[in-house]
Amino acid sequence: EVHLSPLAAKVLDGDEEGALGEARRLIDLEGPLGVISDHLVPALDEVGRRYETGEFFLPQLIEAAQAASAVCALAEEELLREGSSASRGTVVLATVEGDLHDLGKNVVATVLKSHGYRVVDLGKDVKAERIVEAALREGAQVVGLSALMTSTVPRMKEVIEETHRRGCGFKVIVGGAAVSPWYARSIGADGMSYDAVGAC
Ligand code: B1M
Repeated sequence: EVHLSPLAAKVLDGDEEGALGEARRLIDLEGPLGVISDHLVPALDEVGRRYETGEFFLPQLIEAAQAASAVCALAEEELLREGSSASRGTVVLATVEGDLHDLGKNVVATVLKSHGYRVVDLGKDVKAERIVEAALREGAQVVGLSALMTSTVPRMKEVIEETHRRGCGFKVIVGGAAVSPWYARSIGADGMSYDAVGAC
């Protein structure tokens, strides 16, 4: 049995109000990024583990994700309050087609904003063509892609192929639990990160 903080335990219980209460207390002590990396991510890892072993079913996965989303939104509010407003460029962000996991992408969006980037977040389940078109329209310097499932990681390659086909000048960075540096290199991505801060 892994050791879980009270906040992580409330996320696992799908107790949104309880999790928010804990998070408010912890944000003052550990900061918004600390709350995400030291409580939220371990809680979601444990959710994933329990789902894999059959201790959790889909409803519990969804409830835990909802509680985590609420805490994430609170941390974002806090982070942006602290953050800078200088513009270091535009990043278009998306979770690739077929993938509905957006918690990690949302964390990346928050951290990029707090580091002074303008972020155009296209959301989840976004087709390659739409991503490339948005990047061109917004004059983005960077496109950031997220994928959490082995079945959706190949969609990243499609986005990169589309940028080459159109001769686009922006860089493409990738991340998410299902992406390895090896894979990122093999599809011609310009960068890869395991976490949100690395994406900056
Ligand atoms: Co699902 N899910 N899920 N899920 N889910 C996983 C990913 C899984 C590993 C769970 C498991 O079985 N152990 C598994 C995938 C297996 C695989 O392919 N290898 C899985 C599955 C199977 C599924 C469904 C198929 C379940 C079903 O329906 N039977 C289904 C698929 C839906 C779909 O996408 N089509 C599904 C659904 C869901 C929910 C909707 C219930 C929910 C998502 C809610 C949401 O996102 N709004 C959910 C959740 C919560 C998870 C787990 C438990 C947690 C993911 C998460 O949010 N992590 C996950 C297990 C796990 O990862 N432990 C699991 C926290 C988040 C902060 O981390 O996203 O990794 P992460 O992002 C990090 C870094 O990766 C990085 O920075 C972030 C912050 O540190 N990063 C980037 C991410 N993107 C980046 C981009 C960058 C740079 C860094 O540059 C641009």
